[in-house]
Amino acid sequence: MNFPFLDDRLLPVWEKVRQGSRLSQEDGISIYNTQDLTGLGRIADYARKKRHGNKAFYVYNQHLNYTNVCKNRCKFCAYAKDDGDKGAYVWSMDEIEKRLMERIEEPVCELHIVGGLNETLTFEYFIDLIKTVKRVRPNAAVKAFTCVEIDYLSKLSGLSLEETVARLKEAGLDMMPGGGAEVLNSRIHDALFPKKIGHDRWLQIVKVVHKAGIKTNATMLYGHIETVEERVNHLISLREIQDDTGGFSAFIPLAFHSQNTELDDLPPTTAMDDLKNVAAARLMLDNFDHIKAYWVMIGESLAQVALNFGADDLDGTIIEERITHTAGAKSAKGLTRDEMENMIRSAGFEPVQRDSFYNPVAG
Ligand code: V47
Ligand code: SF4
Repeated sequence: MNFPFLDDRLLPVWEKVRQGSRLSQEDGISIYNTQDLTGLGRIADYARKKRHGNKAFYVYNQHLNYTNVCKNRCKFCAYAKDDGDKGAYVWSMDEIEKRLMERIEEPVCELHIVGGLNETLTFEYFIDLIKTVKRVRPNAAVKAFTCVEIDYLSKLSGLSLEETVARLKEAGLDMMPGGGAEVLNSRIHDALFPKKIGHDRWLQIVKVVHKAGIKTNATMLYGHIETVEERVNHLISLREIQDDTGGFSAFIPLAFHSQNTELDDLPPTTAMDDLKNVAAARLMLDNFDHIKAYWVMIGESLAQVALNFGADDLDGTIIEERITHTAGAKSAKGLTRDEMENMIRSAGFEPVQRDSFYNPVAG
């Protein structure tokens, strides 16, 4: 198969992808700089179809954000509040149970649980949180906490990272979501999220977690002050860890939403850039099985198009998304299973309802 490209820079990318060889930093930069979006889409679709054919995955999941009080106050975050602010909250175990019970008739098989770094909570709160979820929903996977929270929990508990992860696993932690790395780069860290753990600590923690047998996802927050080189280097850092641990399950590019943040003068990401980020992920992360198009952030329609640009997964039903909606997302806060399946079918793909580990689940 040979494609005509409008941009010669895509030729070496295509040759390498066809031969199954690894793309370089320069190739990654060409991917982001090309104007030949359809040519790029065809290359990414080739790589996607080679792994997954016409299948597109989704999960019946529910998000739980146990607190919005956070001491980090990252400049890109609209969600965090200080303790005592109007709208600041922390959920008790009763409230968590109530939210789970509201959906107990639905076949939720994954609970995605993250929150702010709230100094009023103890380590026991987190153990109770996992145990409560497991008691109410024994058959669902607990996908909880980012590396940022793991660092915080290790400090709260006074335990080593290894022991902290072991205790959480013992309580029922099944896997971890991918947030918190933002862009693995010290310039961006110092400018946008100086109080949050940096590059080295994130990499250290993710390796400990993978070594403990817990799979995690990985993300990249794009569309703020990062350069193309910084994006490509972020992807290469993740690819190197994956070579080492094999512990990443999916990668999710996260489109920055600026409303109600300190960066509210920044424009929304463009469809062109959203699709390039999906394609770049599929092509640079040759050792990741799954690339998600997160419909909450790029919208339902563009997520359908993204299935043709390298994505094989649309995340899930979610039920009630808070983090991006406080920053101005216009997408739905949750979708039904029928809506997920229609989105996939009408884009020309075969929907596969999955569990957290990509095993098919009978509808
Ligand atoms: O860590 C914060 C990002 C992340 C904004 O692993 C923002 O399956 C856009 O990680 N605009 C949380 N993004 C979301 C996340 C995630 C989502 C879906 C699936 C998975 C998974 C993980 O959202 C944060 C941060 O990187 N974020 N503020 C904002 N204003
Ligand atoms: Fe806190 Fe996470 Fe928001 Fe940063 S992005 S302020 S760590 S809740």
